[in-house]
Amino acid sequence: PKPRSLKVCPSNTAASDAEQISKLRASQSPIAIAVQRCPTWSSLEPLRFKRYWDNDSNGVLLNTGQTAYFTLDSPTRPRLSGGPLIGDYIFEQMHFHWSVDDFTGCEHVLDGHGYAAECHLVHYNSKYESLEAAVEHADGLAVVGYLLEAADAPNPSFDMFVEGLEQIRKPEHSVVVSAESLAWMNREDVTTGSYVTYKGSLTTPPYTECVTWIIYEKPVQIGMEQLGLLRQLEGADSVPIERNVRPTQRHPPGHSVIYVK
Ligand code: 1SD
Ligand code: ZN
Repeated sequence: PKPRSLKVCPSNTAASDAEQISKLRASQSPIAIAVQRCPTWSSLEPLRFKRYWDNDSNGVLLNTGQTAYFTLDSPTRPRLSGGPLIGDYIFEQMHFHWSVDDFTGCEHVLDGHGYAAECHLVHYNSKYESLEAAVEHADGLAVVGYLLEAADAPNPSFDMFVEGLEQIRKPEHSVVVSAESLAWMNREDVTTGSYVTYKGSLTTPPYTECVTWIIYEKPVQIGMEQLGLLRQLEGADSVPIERNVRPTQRHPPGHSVIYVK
């Protein structure tokens, strides 16, 4: 179908667009997305987020036995707003999904391209008291996804983060890392580029349909050796976590994904 232009509401165009997205039918996540066939919206206001890595506090990186899980140890949490979101969303945690090969480690699949890993930045709606409370609501969470593509050369901006991974090979192990270890996200070419957005669910139990997903189209490169450090993380059975990816789910009838560029 041809790109669709939006009905313009002169008083508050951006809120009107985001409101339309908030009313879209939710699906189970992740999904495979034919990006080129999605309706294209270019009138949404830009996504706004603080440079999370400029936070002068530290973070904690934990091997949960299922993933590498990063939380920022800071009273002032970064916030995300704009784009398809109504109101602002508070950063809660970042985690990763991966597999043993370079093409089935991502959860979302864009135009048939699989990648080595996917990183999720989980935020909850500031109108709720906590992430646990927010999960009970359709507008509870906003999760930003970065696709990670295996590359021959290491990506220096991941160095600080992967040094942390070396310390948490065993489940329940954690290490204090600087917020600067998030600097790999500092990619204007990715974050000012296009993304897809849709209403979906958690990709882990209880699979609640409470997430506005925002997936950047352009992947970030990560070196093979750096990926190896993610893949060496051990689960509860003390063997490396081979795969923590939910398979793509069927789109329900009437489900929409919006391509924002
Ligand atoms: O897998 C995570 C899960 O660990 C938890 O963080 C949850 C949020 O409460 O989100 C899912 S996911 O949908 O971001 N993969
Ligand atoms: Zn996730």
